[in-house]
Amino acid sequence: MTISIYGDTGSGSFRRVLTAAKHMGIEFEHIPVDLLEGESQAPEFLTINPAGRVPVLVEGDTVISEASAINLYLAEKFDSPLLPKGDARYETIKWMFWAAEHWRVFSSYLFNERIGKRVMGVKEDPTMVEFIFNNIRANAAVLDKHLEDKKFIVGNQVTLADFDIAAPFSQMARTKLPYAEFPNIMAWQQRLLDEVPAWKETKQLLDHRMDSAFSAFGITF
Ligand SMILES: N[C@@H](CCC(=O)N[C@@H](CS)C(=O)NCC(=O)O)C(=O)O
Repeated sequence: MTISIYGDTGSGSFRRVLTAAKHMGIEFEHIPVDLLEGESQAPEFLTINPAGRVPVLVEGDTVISEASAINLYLAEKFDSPLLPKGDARYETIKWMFWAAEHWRVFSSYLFNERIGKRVMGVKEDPTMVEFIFNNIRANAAVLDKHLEDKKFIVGNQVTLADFDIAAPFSQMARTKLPYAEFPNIMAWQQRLLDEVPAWKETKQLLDHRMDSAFSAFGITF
């Protein structure tokens, strides 16, 4: 049965799934959803995901939204080491939850403040930006310490947790996230780009999509 994955290559959440699928060598069909054209809120798309967000996977009667859930589904189905066995499996899942609750949320807020508002011609709110930066720095300190003696998030092998935690880097050039203050995080991110071809490939797709879409609004970064 065909695996269809809905998404916009400019989306960091879609990138997590696209990277995992490419890394696993899975055959799938990409169904583009143009977020800048509002296609995620179109009635046809809302029947697939009432939350109006990408990515979504459809395989026959199976419909899964949320990038982490999709990646867990794919990694289990294809028995990929991206979801290791034994204790490392739960360490991977732990960091995926951490990424959702303590990490990506603040970079999403920053994207709304710095990019979303700019597109709408609204100024960013400095109090909100300060709150976001305080949270990002506090959580980055935890992650930086964790990465002090590790190649990837869960030891020496790349897992789904790496893609979940690395996702905010997708917009760093545009939102000016303060990760450069954290040397172990920066080294890990570079390692992912150097050692995981799919991570590098999806970065190029994302940058191209973002930069060409925003230049149409007269916005450069
Ligand atoms: N928690 C979701 C987040 C998905 C999400 O926020 N997707 C954004 C793009 S990165 C989206 O589809 N936005 C469209 C909209 O809000 O209409 C996941 O991990 O998949």
